[in-house]
Amino acid sequence: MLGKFFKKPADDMGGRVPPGQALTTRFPVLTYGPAQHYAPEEVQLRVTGLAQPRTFGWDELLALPQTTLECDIHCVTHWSKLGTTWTGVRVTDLLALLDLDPRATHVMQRSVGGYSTNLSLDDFARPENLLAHTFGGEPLTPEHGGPLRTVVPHLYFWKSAKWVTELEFMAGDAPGFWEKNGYHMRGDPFKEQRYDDD
Ligand SMILES: Nc1nc2c(c(=O)[nH]1)N[C@H]1C(S)=C(S)[C@@H](COP(=O)(O)O)O[C@H]1N2
Ligand SMILES: [Mo]
Repeated sequence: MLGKFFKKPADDMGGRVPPGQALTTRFPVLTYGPAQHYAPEEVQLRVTGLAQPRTFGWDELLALPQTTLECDIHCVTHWSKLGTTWTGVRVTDLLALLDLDPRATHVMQRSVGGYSTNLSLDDFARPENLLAHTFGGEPLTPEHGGPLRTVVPHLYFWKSAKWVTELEFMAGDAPGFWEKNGYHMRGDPFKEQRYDDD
């Protein structure tokens, strides 16, 4: 059944396919629990923890520089999708507007519906990371995390929070939803960091 949609790459596409991954041309939906449905105008991105508190609404986010980037994405459930195109605000452009406490080393991304996932600031503050509202030129659908999600393509895709609503800056690391349930704290697909003992 799955063989119809997933094919093992003949090669690793010039190093783009991490070990243990198979390519798909579909865009599978991977959500724990139901998708969240709300209007773009209701988007609130709150900055909390070790930073000057701030809230960005939809209009403020759209008034920031908008960037379109192409990237490959890798889900820990063994599918990879090459050449996806996203538009949104670069994480680095947002971070430039924030007043972070120098003690902050990590960030917890929190989503509407209760999902969360942690990142080090090194992994968060990368030029290819987006707060994305558009996929392939179309508004991001609710199933895929619209109106707003993060896209952190160098790590397994569970590190990219759909329906993101809060960035909590922290002194030290802490596990998010899947990390509490045994997933790796970092999740580098090229090192196959799937579970916390990998
Ligand atoms: N809020 C939220 N974000 C989430 C998830 C989730 O369950 N809830 N699943 C994660 C996982 S495991 C993956 S692989 C990707 C899937 O994104 P997609 O459904 O757009 O393919 O979203 C990630 N972000
Ligand atoms: Mo995933």
